[in-house]
Amino acid sequence: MNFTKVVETKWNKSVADCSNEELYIALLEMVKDLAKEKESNAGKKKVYYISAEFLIGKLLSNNLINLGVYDEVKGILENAGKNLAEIEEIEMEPSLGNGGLGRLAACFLDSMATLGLNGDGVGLNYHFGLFKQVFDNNLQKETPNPWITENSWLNRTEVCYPVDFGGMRVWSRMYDIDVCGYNNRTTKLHLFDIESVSEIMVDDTIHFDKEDIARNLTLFLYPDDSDEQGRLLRVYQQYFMVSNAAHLILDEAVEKGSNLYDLADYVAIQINDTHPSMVIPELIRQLGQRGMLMDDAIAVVKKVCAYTNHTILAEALEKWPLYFLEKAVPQLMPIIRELDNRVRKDITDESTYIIKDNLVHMAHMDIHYGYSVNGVAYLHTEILKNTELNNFYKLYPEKFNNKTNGITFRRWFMECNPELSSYVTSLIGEGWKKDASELDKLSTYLDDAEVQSQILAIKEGKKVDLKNYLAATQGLNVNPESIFDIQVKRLHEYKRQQLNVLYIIHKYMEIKAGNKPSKPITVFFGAKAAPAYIIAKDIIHLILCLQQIINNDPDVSPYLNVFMVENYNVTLAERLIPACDISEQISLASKEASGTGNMKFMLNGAVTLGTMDGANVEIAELVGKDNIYTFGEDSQTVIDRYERGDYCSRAYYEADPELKRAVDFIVSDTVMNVGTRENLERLYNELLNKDWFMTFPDFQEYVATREKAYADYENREEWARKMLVNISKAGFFSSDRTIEQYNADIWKLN
Ligand code: 26V
Repeated sequence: MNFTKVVETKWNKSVADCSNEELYIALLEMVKDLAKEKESNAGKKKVYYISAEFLIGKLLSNNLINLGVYDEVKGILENAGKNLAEIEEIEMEPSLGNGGLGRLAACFLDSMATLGLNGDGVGLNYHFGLFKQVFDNNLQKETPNPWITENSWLNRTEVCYPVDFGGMRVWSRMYDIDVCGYNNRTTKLHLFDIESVSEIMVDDTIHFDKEDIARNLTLFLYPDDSDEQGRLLRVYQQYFMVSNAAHLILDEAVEKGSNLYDLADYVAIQINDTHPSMVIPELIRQLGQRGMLMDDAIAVVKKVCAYTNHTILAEALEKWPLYFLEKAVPQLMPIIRELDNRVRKDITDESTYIIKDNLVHMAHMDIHYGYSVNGVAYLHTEILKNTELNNFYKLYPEKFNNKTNGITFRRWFMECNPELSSYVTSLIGEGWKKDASELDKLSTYLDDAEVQSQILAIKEGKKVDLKNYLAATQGLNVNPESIFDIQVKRLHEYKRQQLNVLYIIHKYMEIKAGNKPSKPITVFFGAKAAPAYIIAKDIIHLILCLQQIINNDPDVSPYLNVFMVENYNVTLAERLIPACDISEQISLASKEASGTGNMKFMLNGAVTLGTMDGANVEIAELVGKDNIYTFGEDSQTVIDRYERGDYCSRAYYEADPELKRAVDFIVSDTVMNVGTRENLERLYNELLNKDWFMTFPDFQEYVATREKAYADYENREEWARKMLVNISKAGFFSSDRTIEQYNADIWKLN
């Protein structure tokens, strides 16, 4: 397809005469047509990856790359005096996920398409993605984040199903997004919507009438669940998602010749965390409607459903009150009770029952009635087996398996860092694009002075790019000559942005006292806090206050700067990650299931500063101790400490004057002058009296390790070597590898 011709046919003028908007629309239409021409992955058996989130990010560049026309299109635009990067700005980012879980689902679709696996995604067509974050008076405010414009990636289909709720029926419609594999075929992301959805319910806030289900069902990703109506709406959303999925799955299987008793020959369903867990009783219900007996339907479902666990945080393991389900989905209740009764009949361990204390434990249903349970990194799976889900592991050891997460190198290397990825290609050839383990060939260049200096020069260039981007889009003034130390991820206490903050305060005070670092440091944060998560928002408030204080202090700002970028999303991640020197992965050991940002940073030549948690453990193993900075108590120490329940943060505070000085600063006049007393005092008290995620015991080692990293940074050759080791060992974290393992061990397609 010839882009110049496409433009001329569409707009009746040359590329040079078109506006960026016109070029964007022409590109979108061309890419959609190109994707339609590609062969779709096929086969007798198909995996349905059901997920409440698909954080796909912008698709234009990604699709141009995967379709193999990126360079050609970029060249045509450049010749006409146009800039692809500017055209990309027109695309609205579909922020259809909160963080790692949703981004993982998007990377998996890319890998399934690329590997030619017959797998589709199934989710919801939220009209507004995760809220748009704005800072106002050093506080986070949330505003709606629309992404569906007249010209979008969605293709309307004729697939519609009735979905019944207690006392109400809605009609669905399926929209598809073509997912382009790299130089290969396509697969589909099916997003279900309600026909009766009403965007006019949304004003310029994220508040809306949560009870008008027939109009609001697909309006927002995860409506605020701080109140009961919000939580109930989530149940409606989840059932709507899985009821449509079950219809689609059964229709497609029957179409291919399944008699439904042999469904497992045609279908595997991956349940992405517990949000789609109701697919189990819903499939049983629909199989019943199609004439199958309960015993047979249960047997079929047990061979079809597989569950992925993404967190051990108790508050994130969904348990729905019985009366919620009775109200929203009464037709499922007899089935869920039957599933629970069968467990009660066979199993004595009450802790594994599905219904307890009038709550339905979704993960328990998945584990009893699925054939596979997987964690998302080695350590995480070990903790599931030995601690969190040990009672289940004892019942079904054969169901448990690990699938260490991965990332797609198309988006997180080729697209976001063409400079580095094409330089790597010039050294070791193209093979890594299809077999990421070939990155290991870089090992021969670790001590090559020319390669080292090129790698450093590319990093400098990406830092300048980021500086320019943040100046243009957020009005920030970044020093590209400084060390870029970056922590970007959802704001959560277990991820411990507050520990990073304590270091910053400590460093600020050291600089004030005359201990200046030899190389300036810029610390970047990017994070959204759940709208109802008070302490997380207090941490954002403190970071923004520190940004104001430090960046405006002439004694300190030449040496230390702090920037919290506004509205961190996939698009910003693509700018920040390639520019990073030090990747902060400092969760409390045992709490971060895997992390995937850690992998993206490593691939782009950042060195990790982290705890032995999640996939950091595997990164450390791969790169060796000289090429990562680890610190902090290990997961077993932490688990034991929780078990004993004897952690007392105040004791650490009293015993460590430097820690005390940093914590006290939170409520000092300096901060109070730019901040809000209520937020700052609440955070101070939380740390001093609770510190549930144990930042204080790790503080001194964190400070020392971070100082060591900054000191090592001075030796540029040694640092370049560390960068090269990290890039060369990142191949393991390709989502192609992860997906091949899911297929080999769980889905068994082909
Ligand atoms: C959910 C919730 C919901 C309610 C309150 C607090 C809370 C805290 C955490 C979560 C996490 C939900 C699951 C999730 O996103 N897990 C992430 O999955 C990634 C992909 O496997 C993994 O890399 C991250 O470590 C893990 O946190």
